Amino acid sequence: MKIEVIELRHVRMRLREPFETSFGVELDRDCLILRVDCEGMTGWGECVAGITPGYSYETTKTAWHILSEFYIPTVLGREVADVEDYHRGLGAFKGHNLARAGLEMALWDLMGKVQGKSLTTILGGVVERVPVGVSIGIQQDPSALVDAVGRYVEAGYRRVKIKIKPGRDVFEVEAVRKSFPDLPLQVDANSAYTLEDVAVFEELDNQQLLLIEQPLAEDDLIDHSRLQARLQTPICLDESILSARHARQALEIDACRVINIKAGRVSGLLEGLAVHDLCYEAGVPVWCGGMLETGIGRAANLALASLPGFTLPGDISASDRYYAEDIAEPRFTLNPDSTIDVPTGSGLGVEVVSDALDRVTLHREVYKL
Ligand code: NPG
Repeated sequence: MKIEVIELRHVRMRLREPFETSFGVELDRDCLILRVDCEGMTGWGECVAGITPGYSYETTKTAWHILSEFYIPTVLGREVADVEDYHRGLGAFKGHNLARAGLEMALWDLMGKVQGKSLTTILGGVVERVPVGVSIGIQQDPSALVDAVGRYVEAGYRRVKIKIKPGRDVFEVEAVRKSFPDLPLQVDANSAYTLEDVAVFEELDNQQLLLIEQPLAEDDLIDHSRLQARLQTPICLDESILSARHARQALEIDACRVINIKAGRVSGLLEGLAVHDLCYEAGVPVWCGGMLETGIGRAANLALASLPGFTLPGDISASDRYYAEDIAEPRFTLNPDSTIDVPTGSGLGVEVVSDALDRVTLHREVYKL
């Protein structure tokens, strides 16, 4: 594939409701959208870096810098044989996985369109619809949280994840558990605790949670292993796992028993596949994380989640949970069995709506030879 043109956009989409995590509140979701043109075909990608370095050190601005100064020049005007070739071309650069994955996604979309195959087919997906859940941000108080959970359960979600942070944990989980005794429930701390908070996790351990996600610092596998030894509930790592190597090492020391795979965090779908394969062989369950993606990134998540090792429901909700207006069609809807259909069209299997994309674009740059 000879890459002729790359367009980069910074977009800002208003969320239907504010999303609060242990690292802050988001009213809008910012991300970068990439368009890659090659021989009359177009591939789309989404870089999930956000406006602040709250989830990761990367932001929309650092990703823009890294893409425009380093990654785009390595592919523009070049013959890129495949996705492996793309990553080899970036071999001299370190880190910035979210930026790397955004451009990779556009190349997968392009490749699928050139081959006339869907991303799920190329990746080796085995199902037509995937089980999904909803991730609910921190609410005003436990009773508001119970109401929010009730609304999503009513809407058909059969697995709920709630965000926790120090001081907003045990009461909230107990309140939800009391109202929904049998609901598959999990919590996500986004690295907000230390091993000194072990008492909090010992209390949560009695709440029949599916898993406790990323309780401790992202660079601290050792303490996760110490915490896991004190708990029955599986620890699931998210921010700590940036590669298949990290996944192998975390499993080796029992720092977690479940892994959340986000293609962005691990530098793209190729490495996401490697994490999946490793866990699948080891019998470790994985599930697909979400980054409040637009319809572009959500299509890629659905394809990834169609692989056989994704045995737990993903953070992939219907389009209307996130945005009043999306930038890609068709919109994703929830089936009555709490699943979403995996797109089957070639590449990502979605069409970008250019008017809608223009409306949310803050800044745009076109790179060509
Ligand atoms: O449904 O896409 C979704 C949201 C899932 O909770 C979710 N994502 O920490 O995993 C996370 C969190 C997140 C969202 C992190 C946006 C960073 C940005």
